Amino acid sequence: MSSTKPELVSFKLCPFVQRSVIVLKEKGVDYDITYINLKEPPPWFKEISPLGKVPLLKVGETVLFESAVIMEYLDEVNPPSLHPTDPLQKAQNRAWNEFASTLLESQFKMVIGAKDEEGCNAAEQELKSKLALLEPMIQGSFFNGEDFSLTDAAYAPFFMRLNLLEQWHPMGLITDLPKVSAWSTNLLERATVKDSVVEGFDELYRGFIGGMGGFGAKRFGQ
Ligand SMILES: N[C@@H](CCC(=O)N[C@@H](CS)C(=O)NCC(=O)O)C(=O)O
Repeated sequence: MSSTKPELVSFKLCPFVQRSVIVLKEKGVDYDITYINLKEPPPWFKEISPLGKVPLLKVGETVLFESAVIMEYLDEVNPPSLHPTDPLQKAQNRAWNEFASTLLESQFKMVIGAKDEEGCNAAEQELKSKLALLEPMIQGSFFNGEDFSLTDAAYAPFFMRLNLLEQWHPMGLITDLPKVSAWSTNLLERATVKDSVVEGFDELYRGFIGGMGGFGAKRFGQ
């Protein structure tokens, strides 16, 4: 296990940060977390974040950015690995982790970015098409079968948000995808996933959507 206590720089609602939190909790790693307001980031954040984005992981004097890289680092220094051992399967998982990021982008577009109903519906259809591609990939309770992997950590934040959005405005985006539906349920029941967000997350997320002024505010916000 790594000896330096890592510090995660976070925004309370960021799904990309949440991935790192899940991995830290899966590994039982002691860590610090610092929350910033992304609308008014502190000067020290601007100095150390090359892209002005969270997550950052500070390890001693070194600052890591990009959630996929941070997950990989945390996995490597805190064995046993959450990756499958077979190199081809590992590479395939990494590819699907990237795909998870595009799902998050489409979700963001649907909820925050779309300015009108047309844009919101288009993002919803984009999500539906992408989700269908996942159905044949799911191997069991989790992405690779019965063992929780980094890929499960990469997707859990997306499904946590989708579950809430479906409660606020039913779309049935995974209703016809039995494997994806079961996977989502299993992810959301996992303790490390449940514990990976701040208290009051649901209402915080809804209030954030409501305050962002996109069409999603009407559809999903308060
Ligand atoms: N590709 C990045 C995406 C991170 C990202 O988009 N973070 C958002 C918050 S969820 C952010 O910091 N946005 C601030 C901005 O774009 O100005 C990753 O995987 O870490």
